[in-house]
Amino acid sequence: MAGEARATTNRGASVTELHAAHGSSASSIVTEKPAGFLRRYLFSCDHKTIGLQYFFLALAAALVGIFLSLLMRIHIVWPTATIFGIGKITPESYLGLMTMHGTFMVFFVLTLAPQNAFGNYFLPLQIGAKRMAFPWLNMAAFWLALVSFLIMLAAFFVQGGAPISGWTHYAPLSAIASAGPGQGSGLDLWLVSIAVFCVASGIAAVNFIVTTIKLRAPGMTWMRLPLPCWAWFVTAFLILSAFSVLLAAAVMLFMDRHYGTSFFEPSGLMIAGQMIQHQGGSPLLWQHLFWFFGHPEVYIAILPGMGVTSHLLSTFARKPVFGYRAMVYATIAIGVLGFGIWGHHMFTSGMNPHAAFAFSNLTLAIGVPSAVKMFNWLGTLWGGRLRFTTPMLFSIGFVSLFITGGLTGPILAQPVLDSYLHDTYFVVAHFHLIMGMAAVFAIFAATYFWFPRIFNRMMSEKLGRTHFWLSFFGAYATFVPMHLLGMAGHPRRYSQLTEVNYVYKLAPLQMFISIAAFVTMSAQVLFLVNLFWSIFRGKASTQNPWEATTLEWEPLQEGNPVQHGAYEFGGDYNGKDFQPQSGLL
Ligand code: HEM
Ligand SMILES: [Cu+2]
Repeated sequence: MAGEARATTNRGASVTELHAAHGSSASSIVTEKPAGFLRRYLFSCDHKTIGLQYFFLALAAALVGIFLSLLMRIHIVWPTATIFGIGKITPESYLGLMTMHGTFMVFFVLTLAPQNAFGNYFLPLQIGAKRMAFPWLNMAAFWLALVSFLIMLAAFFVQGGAPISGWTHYAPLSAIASAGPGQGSGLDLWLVSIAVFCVASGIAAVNFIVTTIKLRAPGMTWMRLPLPCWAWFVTAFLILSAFSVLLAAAVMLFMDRHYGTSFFEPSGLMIAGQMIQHQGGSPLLWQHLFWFFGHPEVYIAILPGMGVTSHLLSTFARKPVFGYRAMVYATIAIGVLGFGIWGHHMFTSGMNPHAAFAFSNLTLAIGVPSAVKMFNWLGTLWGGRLRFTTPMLFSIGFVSLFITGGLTGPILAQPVLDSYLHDTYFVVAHFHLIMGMAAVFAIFAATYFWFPRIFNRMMSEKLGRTHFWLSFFGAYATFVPMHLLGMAGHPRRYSQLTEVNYVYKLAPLQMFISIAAFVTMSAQVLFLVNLFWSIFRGKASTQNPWEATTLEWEPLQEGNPVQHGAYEFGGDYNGKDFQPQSGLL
């Protein structure tokens, strides 16, 4: 069989240097053939190696993040416990754990894994390019991200420990080193790390944009692009715009802390018994700058997941994506509207009610393209011949979590309701379901799906399914009860639960949540075992084990342009139910 014969050849080998035909200046940079071990696995310019490097960096960050949340959940239910090797958790070290947990998860997991890890590996393969437009910059961006990660880790070990002002670091306290333990060198390192991260992300984003525009294979028109590629492309614009603003904000805060500027500091503030020297600045300016980045950031985390989910639902329902064009336009609309709604994080900041009204309505407006996506995912599943593989289960899990987490969005978007719910566990529940869990499910879906393309082996379906069901029920059991805590007025970012009477009454619910969280975390061990075991021992995979259509499975051959759209499933194509984009069956 031709398929089997091809399976034995080196997969990338038959791809033509198609981009050379485009005559772009980018394609004149030739990637050197990696020589020794160092060039090959460490300082490689190959987009696949770099994609994997990002994947393992994100995995390391996730393990750190999970460990920190484990400590938090232990402290919440056993506040006086002494933890082996760590000691007692004080209120301020709890805040440090919380700040660093949020930081690792948002920046190093949710920004790096969906976009830079899978995007680097599969964007060129899916568009029929041999490499990214700027291979050397691609490598530089990864190494900067790694440096940023190490600087962030170092914040635990300096005097005063990790910063305690939450991943949002609101001024004026964040500008004052004496405001609390961790607000000295710990916060300085946080700011330096994030500044480096912003530069790295910007470089990576430019690479994604140029690659998509310039290096698509002949015949790969915009409306034939696989949906993950559309998502990576739009997300790259979001990264470029949002992280530039965060970079500026971080530099300004650093200057307020060390060089006597007063961007964010008003006059007449007494902190720790001392009058501060600043005057004339605005603490609200920090909130505006931070959330101008922060809101698009949640879309940076979720858009690639949406793209992957759309792709997988179609592949495993054996049906074309329902409303492909609508999906593309919805992706763009979400990207654009995402920049107009940051004020919904600031309803309680004393903003003009007219501004609150505008932000509220714009926030509701973004529900429309999100609903289009929901509708189209369900439309794709409807009447399909569903194959419940592990990646499919995680994609369906994504849709489920996205709906559940999404439902509380319009509630929080009402300024009146948000005045009560702001800074309670209701918000923690909302963002963990929609941004945390949904995005993580998409990362799992992508890992199980593309694993055979990366390692030429299959992951265990049995372990994968067990991992799915435990994570699925675990995520709901952990985060749904947090809505109840929030409605009862339980504040977030609060460590001494035992000391306030009405909060203490909620202790049994907190216990339930902690147990659910421990079970969910344990389930991730199954994933790790499956991942590492399968890399070395997994069943050998065929070339196109999921019978997918896109070019990473069935590369183009010399002189043969892309022939088809990305989702031609369900017809009769030479006795098969799918038509590869390359036209080769
Ligand atoms: C097993 C999974 C997880 C558990 C048990 C967990 C637990 C927690 C806890 C207890 C807090 C502190 C809440 C507070 O006092 O305000 C928190 C905050 C946070 N978590 Fe998670 N988390 C998990 C996964 C994630 C993931 C995947 C993300 C990625 C988005 C994430 C992002 C955040 C953020 C951004 C904060 C806010 C930090 C801050 O307020 O500065 N978490 N989490
Ligand atoms: Cu937002």
